[in-house]
Amino acid sequence: MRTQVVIIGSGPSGLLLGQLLTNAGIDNVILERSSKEHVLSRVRAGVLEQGTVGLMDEAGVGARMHAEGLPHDGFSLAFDGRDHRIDLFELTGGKRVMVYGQTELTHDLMDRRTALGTPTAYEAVNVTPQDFESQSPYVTYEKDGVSHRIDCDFIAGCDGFHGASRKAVPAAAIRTFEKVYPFGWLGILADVPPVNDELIYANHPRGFALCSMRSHTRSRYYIQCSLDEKIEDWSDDRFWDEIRRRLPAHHAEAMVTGPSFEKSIAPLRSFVAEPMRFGRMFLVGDAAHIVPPTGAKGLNLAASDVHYLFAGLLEHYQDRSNAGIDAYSSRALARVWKAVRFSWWMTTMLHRFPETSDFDQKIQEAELDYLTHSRAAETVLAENYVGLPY
Ligand code: FAS
Ligand code: PHB
Repeated sequence: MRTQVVIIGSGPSGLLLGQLLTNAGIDNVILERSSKEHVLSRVRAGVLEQGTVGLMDEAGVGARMHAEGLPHDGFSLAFDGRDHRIDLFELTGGKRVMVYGQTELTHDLMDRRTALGTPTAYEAVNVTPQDFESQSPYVTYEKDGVSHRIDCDFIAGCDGFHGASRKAVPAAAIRTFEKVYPFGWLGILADVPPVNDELIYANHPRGFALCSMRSHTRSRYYIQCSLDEKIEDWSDDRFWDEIRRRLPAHHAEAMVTGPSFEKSIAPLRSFVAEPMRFGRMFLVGDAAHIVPPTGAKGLNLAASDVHYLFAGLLEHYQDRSNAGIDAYSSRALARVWKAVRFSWWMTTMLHRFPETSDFDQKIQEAELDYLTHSRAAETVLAENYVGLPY
């Protein structure tokens, strides 16, 4: 079989790139190791930057996002028993974010791909990018016990942090940068109304907490937890008690609790692989970088990578120019590192570090105090949160 672009991974970056390529008449195949159901069962991001919203519109799959998503003009920081609202809309001259779950975004993209019948192999095993440093790359995989080979012009490694594409790069050709945080996030989903109409990021001596949502009737909550916590030790009651202890009293008292239907613990790390291009293979999204979810950047960085790569591939096929694909890695990494910095800064400012010194704790308190008394500091936070320009 032959196609123009093989995409490895059917997460948000693979599906979004695939849809943009299909709309532009560029043939592509997605190879995904999990089942559709498993991909759709994942609960991850909840906040879309305007750039991501624009890409969903450009892909022609934004209708349900606009109908069901929640545009948000701000969020609150909570500490010392009080709230401080960050007015994103006012501070950024009219920008906002969209609250719309990654699961829904993935669903919308998957439904469109299925409707168009664009080739996708789910439960493809041993997907392996081959000869990507040559002019004739190809990908091999097995499905239902049958071996397959797809010859192509380019390979997009959209297969996440644990995928095959980055691992296929020789160690001497890639540099990685990593910071692992000494805590994780315990998250739940529950069909109860959110405690607030906007997100609340809380810094408390017992640890960080985040009050988010998926709709007016479905809440998404997180608390910072130690890495040796076990999910089975966290009953719903224990979770509700803990998150309410980390919020200002007026929110704790107003919180509607109920049975969770999803509960998981995610580790936090910052990770970047450089470069993001190896001959005719490109790393996209979590395959190339990971950020702690504090700044709501993971999914949105995957989207900006897709924007840069799609523009480069379009230029290659339509204008016979390789300028865009040659610039992909440096353009993507310039935005990635600024989002990595912001996510690290938000995480450092809002979490309680187990080994922190008295000095570091005072610096954290000064950071929050400065942020809530300086328009300039608020503006820096706001312009990064809504998303820096592509
Ligand atoms: P993904 O990991 O989403 O998709 C990769 C796809 O490739 C998967 O479907 C996988 O099955 C497939 N794959 C892997 N190896 C393969 C192989 N060898 N062959 C074929 N297919 C393969 N971001 C936020 O902004 N906010 C959050 O709150 C947030 N929470 C998160 C919680 C968790 C537990 C995790 C892991 C991530 C979270 N993220 C969050 C980040 C997340 O949203 C990612 O940024 C986003 O999923 C990136 O999308 P992709 O790059 O498509 O990678
Ligand atoms: C979410 O709703 O899952 C969410 C929102 C904002 C974040 C992280 C996660 O920073």
